[in-house]
Amino acid sequence: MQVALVMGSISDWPHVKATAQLLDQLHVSYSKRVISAHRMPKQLQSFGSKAKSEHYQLIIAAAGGAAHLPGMLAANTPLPVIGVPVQTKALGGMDSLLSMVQMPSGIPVATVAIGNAGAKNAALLAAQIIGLHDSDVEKQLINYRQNQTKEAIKSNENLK
Ligand code: RP5
Repeated sequence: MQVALVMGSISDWPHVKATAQLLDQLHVSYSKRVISAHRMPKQLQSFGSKAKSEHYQLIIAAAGGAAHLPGMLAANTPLPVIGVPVQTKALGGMDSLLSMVQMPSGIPVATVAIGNAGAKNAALLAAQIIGLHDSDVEKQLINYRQNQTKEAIKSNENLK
């Protein structure tokens, strides 16, 4: 598997599905799992410290609220970690975003936007990294961009 897709709770899955679907579309292989930073700290450390030797190339980690999952995975692996801030009911996901984006110097988390745009951009960013040395994934990305441009141009027809 090229990517480990990790979420803090099963309640994040409806949000993370958009990431999984786009990884499928872009031919990026992944495994998916729930690891709660707070409820499963030992499992988090074990997964993070073995991820590279298990041949993952990067980790996508989605969490909401006190969203320590991506930061703590990043602390336990040399692999790049993309953080997806889940939109929360209480604070709209601003809590998730700030928990991820304000990492201390030395342990980066590449944080995408709150909501559906972020969930999709995490998959695209992962594919861009994998596509540097995987020509099939690179080809899928080129197609994706071309279709997106066509759709945007075509949307002019709806301006009535
Ligand atoms: C975080 O707490 C999870 O990522 C989730 O977004 C949030 C709430 O989790 P549940 O109480 O719904 O399991 O760790």
